[in-house]
Amino acid sequence: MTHSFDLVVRNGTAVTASASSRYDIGVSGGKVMALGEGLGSGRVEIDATAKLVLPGGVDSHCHIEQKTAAGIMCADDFLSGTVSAACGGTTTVMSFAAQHRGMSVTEVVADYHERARPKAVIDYAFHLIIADPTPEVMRSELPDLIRQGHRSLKVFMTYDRLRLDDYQILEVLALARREGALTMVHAENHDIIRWLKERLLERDHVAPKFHAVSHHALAERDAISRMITLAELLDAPILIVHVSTEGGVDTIRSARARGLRVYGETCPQYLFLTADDLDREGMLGAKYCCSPPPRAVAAQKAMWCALADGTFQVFSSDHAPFRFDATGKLVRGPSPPFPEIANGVPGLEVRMPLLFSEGVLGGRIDIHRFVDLTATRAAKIYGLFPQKGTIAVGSDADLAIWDPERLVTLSTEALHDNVGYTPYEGRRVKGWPVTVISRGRVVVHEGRLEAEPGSGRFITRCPPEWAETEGRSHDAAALARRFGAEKIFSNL
Ligand code: DUC
Ligand code: ZN
Ligand code: ZN
Repeated sequence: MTHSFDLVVRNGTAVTASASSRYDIGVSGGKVMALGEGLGSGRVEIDATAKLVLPGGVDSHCHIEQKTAAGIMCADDFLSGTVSAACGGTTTVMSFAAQHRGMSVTEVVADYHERARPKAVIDYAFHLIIADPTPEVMRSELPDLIRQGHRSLKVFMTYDRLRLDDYQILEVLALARREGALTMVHAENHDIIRWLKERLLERDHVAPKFHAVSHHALAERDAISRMITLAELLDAPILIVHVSTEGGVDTIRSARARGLRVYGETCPQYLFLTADDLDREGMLGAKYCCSPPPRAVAAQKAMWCALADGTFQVFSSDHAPFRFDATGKLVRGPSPPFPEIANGVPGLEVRMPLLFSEGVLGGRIDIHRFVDLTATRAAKIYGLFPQKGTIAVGSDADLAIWDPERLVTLSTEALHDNVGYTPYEGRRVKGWPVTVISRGRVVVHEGRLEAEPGSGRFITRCPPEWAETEGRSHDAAALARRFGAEKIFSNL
């Protein structure tokens, strides 16, 4: 018998960032070919009655098979990382090809492709961390890499071995604007953190909870403000990652109100954890050490508001997987002082279920904003749309079929990463993606892997949506223009 489609998903309620409706989805060759009621037969048929069919998630900030500047390898490689992501409803991950000082970015990227290719079960793209913007990197490597489809750079304003100074950041912003890449920023004031850290250590305040004291909320507000100033000078778009503070939110909100192309992201740890989690018995607080750290309940509320009112466009995991043992969190010994604890918390698999349960079912955001925050907007901002991030004829058939009634208790045993703990152990969520499809292939069904390692593909990205638009009128250039020096701005 010949079939009209390779796959038909029937009778589900399909939801996008702007609409929801009951229709069948016909898929062939990995693409959505038809949307409508009563579609012809599929070689494979999936009944989605009483289920929601959402675009597969785009997790645009996760660390997979990446080495820290201190040489510690993440606990998840491209197999465990992408399986875990898929089990939580994500079908595209964007992870980091991380340059460390003295390295060629081109070589880092080539090595990272080699790592991902044989293992990934869902599609992936890379951001480029720039820790050493040498003339060679800036003049020759980055323009080529950006044109090859790596259209986002990440810079750090803190960490001894990663941070760039303001001059270097301006150089990166100018290059990114010229070549059509987005600059992502880890924004914390390095010297505020360093000063507080030294004072804490002098007084022998070494426990994990002091990590939260040293990464003060004002360090974030100040760095976000400075970063926006640098971006405004060059009219370059930026995305502030992992925002955690009220001051950070306010600063981004007012920059956006002035028409600047400033995007914001937050992550589960800033909605569901607090600094008190770092004050658990013994070294257990190390499991919750990430930068920036979880804050207070008032900050959680500010994050929810910013997700609901559009100040943030992206909700990502910042999955930074380190085991609670000598390979990860405790690599410097069983009781290291807080600055020696590997930084980061896992969250790839729970990102979407947590936001669905507490955000959508909890009445804080509607289902369309949920789709926008977890898939569509990241796809647009990072140049993956409309291939990724929506359900539309011609788009990749990346679909997550959710049972909105499913009750799940989060536990380490039930998750698929390689971290060995979850900060959300015992938390109950409602709603879970039971079947996840990438380019028309069922990748996971009921937590079981059905795809081959290596079946995920690298996605070459196009110049993103913001490249078509201008920021606000470029006042920063006004005086230079009057004095005939405007080329310093126009020919970045
Ligand atoms: N920054 C990140 O973006 N992720 C993990 C740790 C960090 O500092
Ligand atoms: Zn960061
Ligand atoms: Zn990160």
